Amino acid sequence: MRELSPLQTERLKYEPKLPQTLANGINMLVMKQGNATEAVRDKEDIKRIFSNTYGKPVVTFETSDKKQVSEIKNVGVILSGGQAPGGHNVIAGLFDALKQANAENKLYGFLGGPSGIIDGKYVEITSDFIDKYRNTGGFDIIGSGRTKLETEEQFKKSLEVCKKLNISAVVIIGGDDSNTNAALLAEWFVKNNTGIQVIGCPKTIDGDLKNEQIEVSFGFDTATKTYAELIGNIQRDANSAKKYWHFIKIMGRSASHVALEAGLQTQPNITLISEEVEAKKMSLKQIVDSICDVIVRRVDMGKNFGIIVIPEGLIEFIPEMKSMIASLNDITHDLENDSNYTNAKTLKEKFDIILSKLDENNAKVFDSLPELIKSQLLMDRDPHGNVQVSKIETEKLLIEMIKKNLSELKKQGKYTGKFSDQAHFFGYEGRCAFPSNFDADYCYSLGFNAFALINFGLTGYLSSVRNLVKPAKEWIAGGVPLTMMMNMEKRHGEMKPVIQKALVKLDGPVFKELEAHREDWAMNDRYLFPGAIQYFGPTEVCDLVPVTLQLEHK
Ligand code: FBP
Repeated sequence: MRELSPLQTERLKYEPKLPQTLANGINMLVMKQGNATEAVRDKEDIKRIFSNTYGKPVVTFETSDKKQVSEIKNVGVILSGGQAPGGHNVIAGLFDALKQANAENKLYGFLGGPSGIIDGKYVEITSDFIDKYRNTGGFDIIGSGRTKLETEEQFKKSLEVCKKLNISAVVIIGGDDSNTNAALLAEWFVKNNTGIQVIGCPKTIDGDLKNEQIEVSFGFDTATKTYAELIGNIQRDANSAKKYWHFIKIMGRSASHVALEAGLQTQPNITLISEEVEAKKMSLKQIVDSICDVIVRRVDMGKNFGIIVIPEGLIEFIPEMKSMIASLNDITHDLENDSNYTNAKTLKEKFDIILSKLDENNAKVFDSLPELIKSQLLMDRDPHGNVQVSKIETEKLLIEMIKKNLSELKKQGKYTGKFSDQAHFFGYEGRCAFPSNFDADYCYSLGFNAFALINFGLTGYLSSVRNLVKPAKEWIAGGVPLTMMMNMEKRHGEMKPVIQKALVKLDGPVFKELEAHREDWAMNDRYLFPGAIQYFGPTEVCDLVPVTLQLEHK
């Protein structure tokens, strides 16, 4: 029996690249500060809630001509939310920086996500321990979770655990919701004069945690390359067999960055973009009609096959659905303690209770959906109040409606083809892949840089590494205050401070690229076959950055 696959063995030897400033040494840095910052929206509310950590400047690191002495600092690290390739390298970078700063420093990993710091479940990360995880995918080193850190009691328990381990800083590796936790914890630690710092690291395959300072969240590159490989393979299959329409739903939660990136890497016949659907106020019927139009026109060209890429969150962006889902979120929250609802024996009973609470329009929309989709819409929200869109089979909803529509068109003599479908959902396949060279380098740099922020005494900051389309040596390391990215949004029926999600910009170069080629790709098969991620070989194939990044930072 072998303990490691050949690729595992080779990847352990890979040495991630760092920005030159950080490579010069963790004790050779000087910090430059910008101007005071403001929240993206709802400034007064955010300022009131984060009165101790609001408005700090963006910072960047440069090389110093003097070596600094670093005090002993123990650090705790948490992996939070969905898996994203490269998480292990963030911890490896943090570990290496912390030990380089002072060999006495210790790193503790909290187990199972944010609940680990509350319950005092941890492991000390040593060099032997971390070495087994370098450049590997997954979050299995310490596990992850989606516990929301927000109550006084949770904060007090976290403080006790940190005191016990003599921890002076906590690093939270997570997406928008997890870094909202980081901001709240940082604020509480300052307000209570604990002296404990909190630093976030931008993780999520969804790519929706980005702004002027954060060019991309880690994991997006590897996940989209993995989905693009799979889409490419399916395109070849479709083009060989010429008998199926493949409906491929792609993970990415609300924003369509992942579908858009995978679409640009593979050029399928149709790539739906949720943000466009919302902006054009397209109804479900209009979406179905537009897909049927392509199916019918392709039949006229003798093509009874094709590929459609669907963003995971599409359903939430269709205006009639959006309004219905928003009401459902409030209603299901209120019904959590209603025994008539929680004890309902059949789905029909549950649907009837829901229908009696929805207004007329929303009730009509809910009632028009197939039973499967209705029940999926009623599933538990995640701890942050989000609908679990990965569990809603939008691809199947579209297929059902398209079948009905095509049979109508057939009756009217407007469609002569034979429609055969295949439904796919790609999500979990990409979240734990071996990080691409880009993600391996970027994550290691983010972790290393997180310790630099700690060393300079900062709190409530997100680790930021920019200039990513350039070689790693030229990357710019620094930090962005978390309050700068926040606004107020409704969660579980209440207005809460959260990091604003970045959606696809319809006037941006990435969407424009898709728009420019859409008609051509729909009719003439311009499929690209990206193949598997390459870890060894020429830089042209091994060190590619996402198309999104290339277009946004030309
Ligand atoms: P994060 O926002 O925590 O990074 O999670 C991303 C994600 O993969 C989404 O794309 C997806 O909708 C969701 O997690 C699935 O959650 P779960 O892993 O709990 O099924």
